[in-house]
Amino acid sequence: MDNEISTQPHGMEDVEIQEWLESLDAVLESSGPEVAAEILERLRAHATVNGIDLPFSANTPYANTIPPRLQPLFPGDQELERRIKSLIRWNALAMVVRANRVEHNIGGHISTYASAATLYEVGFNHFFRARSDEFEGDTVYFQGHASPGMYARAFLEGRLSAQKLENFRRELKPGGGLSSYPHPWLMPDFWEFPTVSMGLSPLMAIYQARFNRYLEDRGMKPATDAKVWAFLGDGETDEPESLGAITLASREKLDNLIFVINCNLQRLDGPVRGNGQIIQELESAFRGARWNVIKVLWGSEWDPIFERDTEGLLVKRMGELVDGEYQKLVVSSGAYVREHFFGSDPRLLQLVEPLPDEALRRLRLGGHDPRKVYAAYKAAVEHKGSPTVILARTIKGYGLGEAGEGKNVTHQQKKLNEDELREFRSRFGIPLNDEDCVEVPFYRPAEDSVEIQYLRARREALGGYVPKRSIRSKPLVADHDDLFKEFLEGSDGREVSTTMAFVGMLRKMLKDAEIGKLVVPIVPDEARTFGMESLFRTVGIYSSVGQKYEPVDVNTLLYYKETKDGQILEEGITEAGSMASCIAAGTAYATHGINTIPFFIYYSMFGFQRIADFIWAAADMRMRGFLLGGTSGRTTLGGEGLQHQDGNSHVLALPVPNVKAYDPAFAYEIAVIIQDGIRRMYKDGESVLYYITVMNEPYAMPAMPGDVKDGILRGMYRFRPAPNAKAKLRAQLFGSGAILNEALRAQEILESKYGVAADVWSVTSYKELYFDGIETERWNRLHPGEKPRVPYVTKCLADAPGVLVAASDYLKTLPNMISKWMPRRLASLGTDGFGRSEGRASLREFFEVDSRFITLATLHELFVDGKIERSVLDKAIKDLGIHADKPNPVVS
Ligand SMILES: Cc1ncc(C[n+]2csc(CCOP(=O)(O)OP(=O)(O)O)c2C)c(N)n1
Ligand SMILES: [Mg+2]
Repeated sequence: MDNEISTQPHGMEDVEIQEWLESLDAVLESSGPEVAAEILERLRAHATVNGIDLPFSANTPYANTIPPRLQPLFPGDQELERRIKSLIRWNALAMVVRANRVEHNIGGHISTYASAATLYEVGFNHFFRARSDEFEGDTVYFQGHASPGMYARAFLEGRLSAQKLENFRRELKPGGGLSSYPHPWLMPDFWEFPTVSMGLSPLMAIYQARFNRYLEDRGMKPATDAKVWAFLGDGETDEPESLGAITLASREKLDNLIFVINCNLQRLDGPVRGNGQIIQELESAFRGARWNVIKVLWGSEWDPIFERDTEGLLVKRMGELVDGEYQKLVVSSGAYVREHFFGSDPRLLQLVEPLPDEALRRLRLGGHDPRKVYAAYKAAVEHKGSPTVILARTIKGYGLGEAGEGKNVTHQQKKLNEDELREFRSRFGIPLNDEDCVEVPFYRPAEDSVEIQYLRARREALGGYVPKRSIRSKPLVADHDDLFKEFLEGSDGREVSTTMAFVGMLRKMLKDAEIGKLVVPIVPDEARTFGMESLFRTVGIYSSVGQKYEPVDVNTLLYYKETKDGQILEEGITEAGSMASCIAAGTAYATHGINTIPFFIYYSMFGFQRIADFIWAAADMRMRGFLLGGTSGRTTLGGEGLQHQDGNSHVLALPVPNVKAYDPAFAYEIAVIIQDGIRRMYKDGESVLYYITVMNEPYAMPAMPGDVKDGILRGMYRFRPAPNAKAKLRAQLFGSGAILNEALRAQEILESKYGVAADVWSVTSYKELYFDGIETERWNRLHPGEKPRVPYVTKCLADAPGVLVAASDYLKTLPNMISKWMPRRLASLGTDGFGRSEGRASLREFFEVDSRFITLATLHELFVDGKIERSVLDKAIKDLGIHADKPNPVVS
């Protein structure tokens, strides 16, 4: 690493270096650190001017950032806090061990919390402020694998029963249990943020901190000093999302954000950087991104040794070791440490000469020393102007001894034998005798014990318990009929795309008395693509510093207006970041008690396909709001080709249980869906979110044909019945999105050329139909004695004669999955395969979803049913200009 400090470069005399160091000490003493820093800076500049090539390093030495003389007094009762922490350690371990005794392989983690206990306990006792009606509270992202520790604390706090702990990872047991990791979906009164898919929480925390500022700058909440804390693993930082947005945090000067990275130097399989130093690597990344970096590496026991080391030898030695060596050293005997660490230089050995081996073994790491951790947290909350990251060194599996402390297998350790349990019990002073201890009972001291009293008092002083999730927003009241009415009436023949129609609705919503302020439009650099640039001017783009420049297009009507109270979150090219903003806005009803309504509009191919795990987390978090997949449809987005044309997202939306996915064709359908969505989410408080695809193909928007609202929402309705219902040849055509127009054209061709009378249905949501179908089947299976229920699809088609043909701009699997509830065989057309750079007409021909192929499919079904002659079919293929041997789009 480049943090090494050489003590004897190029034959320089010790005494010379000593003189330099002493004069710096003198400056420090007489004039303070700022003057000392200024001198060093000037020296560096002077050196550069004189041709000295100083290598760049964003690193500081491998030492604590906060020296002992700047360390504040620890304000708590350290001994009592240690006892409380020990009890939490015990109960966290007991929870995992007991669960695995009852149910082999049920899993759980001991070693993550064991290494992070001090990091959390200092937070709980001194920093994390609860949410209340008066104060928004701090927001804490807990490391998912440390959840046993959070449950164990809540048990001591009297918030979780022993029975709940007993049922850790066995949530379906009578009386309920505790979910493995933080899942607001499963524990909606407890957890706020799902963090266990690693890498998501650091990015979400950054955008959360930014969204808090957005709310303040827009005057929607008072400015406070509330903090966003994110606890991460050092291994977790390898996920690209973890560090992917750290420059946003510094650019936005988010001093309301604190990362705590538990640097136990290990991940699941082994060391994070056996051959390097993860702490130094992270330090340079964060310092390079202009974060305030606080390293907490060494515990108080090291302070006097450092003090004796006037030559900087110890820091140099510390910088030399790679993490693999450290991992071994920290769990080795004092004699080993003396020989292998201090033994590299007789002067180092001299430093620790007075210390017995036992004292060397007991030299703690910084992350296990509450005084050091407290100092770092205090510095972090007081720091102004940039976010802070605390890099805290710990031992993975701390306290597990032979059962796994610091070992490569420790992450997976779930069982301890009797000796190991007794050892752990003794090490942490748990008042259980040898016999009882091996039963691993949960242990909670009496309510009036000093431990419980202290713990409660600390939480009371900090406003209540954390984590705790509650909904503090008031439901909306209006029905918004007026808002959406005009969109039910059609476009009077004017050709508009559904995207334009949606933007029209958005514009109107932004002006609405009740929801106008609550709407949060979010775009990842695609506003122009969607024709939203007029909003730049009307509601402004949020910028925490306003607009420091005159925009190049200031003379135009729709100039790029950045403003401090801007409403649009223009995130730049980051779907992940935009989704994180969307999550912050869509969960503000709980986090802040504010019903912000996000409308995140993006290139549909880069949504579910690219950031599905964030959407999954949003669903777990009970996010409310709207995702709008723009430029959607594999054949509707012309030109862009294979990577852009989306025929997948409606399939990828299927697995997320609470996502309502719609593929509307017309403006009135979108209006109905959005109006109903606002009602369900913000009036009725349902934990659902919406995915709506919108297209860029312009066509005349019809008026709503009668009261079809229910059908739109449930997934299908008959849009245009056949004019001649009495015809002998009958068909039912199902179209979605822009492909509905192809079905309508096919209806005309079938009628005029082949005498087939077809009804055309708009299928707005295959997912809704599918969920209804599987739920009906399930209900019938469970209630065989009752009158069977009928799936909605079956009901719709009960008196719909003829052959059945579906066409959409998505995979054929969508219509196929509901075909079992249809009265007859279904022919499905769709866009399986890679897209192409082409125009719409060619694409629809290539994927066989245009009106001609819908016509052919209908005739073919009639032929199979024996309703028409082969010759009619053959002629039709010719007349329609279809090439039978064209390439198969699925595999070409
Ligand atoms: C995205 C993702 N990939 C893999 C995992 C599986 N996993 C769980 S914990 C873990 C190791 C964690 O190491 P680290 O981040 O250093 O945390 P520690 O337990 O050491 O504090 C892994 C690989 C996961 N939870 N999420
Ligand atoms: Mg780790």
